[in-house]
Amino acid sequence: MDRTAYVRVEQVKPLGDLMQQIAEHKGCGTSGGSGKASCGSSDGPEDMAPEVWEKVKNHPCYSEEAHHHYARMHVAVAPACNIQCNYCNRKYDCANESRPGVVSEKLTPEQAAKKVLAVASTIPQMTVLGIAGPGDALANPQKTFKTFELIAKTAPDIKLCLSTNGLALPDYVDEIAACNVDHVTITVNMVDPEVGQHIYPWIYYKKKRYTGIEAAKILTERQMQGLEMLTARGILTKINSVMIPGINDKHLVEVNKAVKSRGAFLHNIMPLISAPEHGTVFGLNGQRGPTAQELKGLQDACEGEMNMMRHCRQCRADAVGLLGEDRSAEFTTEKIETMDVVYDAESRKAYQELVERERQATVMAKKEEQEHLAKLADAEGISVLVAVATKGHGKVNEHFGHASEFQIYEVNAKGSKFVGHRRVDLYCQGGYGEEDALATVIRAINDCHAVFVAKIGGCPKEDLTRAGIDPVDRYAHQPIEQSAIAYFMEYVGKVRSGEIQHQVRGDASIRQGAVLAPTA
Ligand code: CLF
Ligand code: SF4
Repeated sequence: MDRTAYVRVEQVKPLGDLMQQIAEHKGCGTSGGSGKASCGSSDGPEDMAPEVWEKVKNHPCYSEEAHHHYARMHVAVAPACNIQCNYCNRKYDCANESRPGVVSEKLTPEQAAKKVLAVASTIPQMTVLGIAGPGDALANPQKTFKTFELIAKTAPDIKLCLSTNGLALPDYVDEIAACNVDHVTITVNMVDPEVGQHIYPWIYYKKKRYTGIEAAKILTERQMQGLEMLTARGILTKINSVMIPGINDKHLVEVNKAVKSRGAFLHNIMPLISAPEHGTVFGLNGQRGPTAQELKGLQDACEGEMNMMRHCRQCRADAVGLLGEDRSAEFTTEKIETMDVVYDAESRKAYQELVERERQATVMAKKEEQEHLAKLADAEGISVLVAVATKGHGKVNEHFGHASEFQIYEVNAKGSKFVGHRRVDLYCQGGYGEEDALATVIRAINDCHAVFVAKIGGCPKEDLTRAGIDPVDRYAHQPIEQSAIAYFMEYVGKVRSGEIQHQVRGDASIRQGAVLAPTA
C-alpha cells in the first residue's frame, strides 16, 4: 500500500465502512507521492440565517464545531508587507515551528494552484484555501488575486479566505467581492493611535512612510473603513487581535465594541508569541505574552452578542491540515512534482457528506446529554474544566503520551463549551515516558479538574492524580462534549453525596503561545 493510501484509510476509520470503501478505491484521486458557533455556530442553522450557515458550516476557523472535522490550507504567495508590527519578523524560518509569518517555501500563483489540487486530492475534508502571508495578502494584490482566480477555475468547491492587516483593504473590497471571497480576516490590535504607536513602528501608505501616532491613526481609519465596506457587501469578517500585556490587553475590550458595532462576525483574541530567538522587537525587549488564564479572562469579558473564536492555532502561512496539525511537509513543491494528482470533485463531495453525518451524530449526542443536564437544574454554581486529548472528529481519541495539545472544555449547568487549547511537550518520547515533559503537561492543565484520554499509563496517571487532576480513560473514542457533560453530572452527584468536595482550581500559569499570530 502506498503511503498516501495508508494515510487515507487511517483518516476514514472513524467514519466506518462506507468511508473505507471510498478510501480504498482511491476515490479521492491522489496516487504516488512520497510524503506526509460559539465561533460561528456549533448547532446548525437554527441560530443563524441559512445563507450565513452555508458560509461557515465547513469553515474550520469560523465554526468551532467544524474545526474538529474540516481542514484548511494556506499558500504562501504574499511575501511583502506594507506595515511593521513589533511582534513580527519574517526573516526567521524554521520547518518545525508553527506560528504565523513562518514558511518553508514561497510560491508563485501557479505553484500555489498546483499545491491546492494536490492537497484537495489527498485530504478530501480540506474545504478552505487561505492566503495569510507570510506578508500581507493585499500588499501583494496581483499574486493574491491571480491565485484565487486559478483556484476558482480548477477547484470551485473550495472556499476562499483572505487575511490582511487592513491598510490596503478599502482599495480591494470590490475585487474581493468579485472573486467570491466569502471570508476576510483583519488584524486589529487597537482603535486608539496612542496605543497603536507602541505596536506599529511604521506603515507605508501611498508611497510614503509614516511613523508613530500618525501611522497608527491612518491604519485604524483604513481598518474600520474596510470592515464597514465588507459588512455592506455581506462578506463575513473575522477580527484577529494580538493580546499584548501592558500595551493593549485592557484596550481590546474597546476594540471588541468597535468591530462589533461595524458588523464583524467573529473576534479572535490571540496571545502574543514572543521569544528572543524570533528576533522581533517584542521578543528582544522582553515583552511577555499573556498566561492562559489572562487570555481566557479577556475572551470571557468580550463575549456578549459577538462570537469569540477560541480555537485558533496561530498557523504558519503555509499550514496544511486540520487546525492543530501541520501536514505542510508532505506537500513541498518537490514532492508535489512526483505526485499523480487527480482532482475528483464527486469523491470529495461524497467524503464530505460522510463527514457531515458523523458531525451530526456528534451534535445529536451532545444534545441528548444536554437534556439530561437540564434535569440537574441547579448545580450549586459548580463549573469544571476538562482537558481533552484528541486528534479530531470531536472524539476523545488520543493517547495521553501522544498529545501535543489538549483541548479545554468548561462544563456547568448550562452545558459544555470549548474555551481554548494548551500546547504541551509530548510525554511519550521514543516509547518512554518523559518526566520533564509530564511536569510541563501538568503545569499547562493545572486549572483542569480532569483530563480525558483514549489511553494512559500507570505512572502519569498517578502523577496527575497527585496533582489533583482526574485522569479519565472511560470515554475513549466517545464524543467529547457528550462525555464532558456526563462527567460533570457524575461530579456534581459526588459533590452532593459528600464523596468529594468541589475544588475551585488554580490558574494555569502556562504562558500562552509559547511557540504568535500576526495575521491569518
Ligand atoms: Fe487561514 Fe485565517 Fe482563513 Fe483560517 S487560519 S486565512 S481564517 S483559513 Fe484560523 Fe489559523 Fe487561527 Fe487564522 S486557526 S491563524 S484564525
Ligand atoms: Fe506585516 Fe503581518 Fe508581519 Fe504585521 S504581522 S508586519 S501585518 S506580515
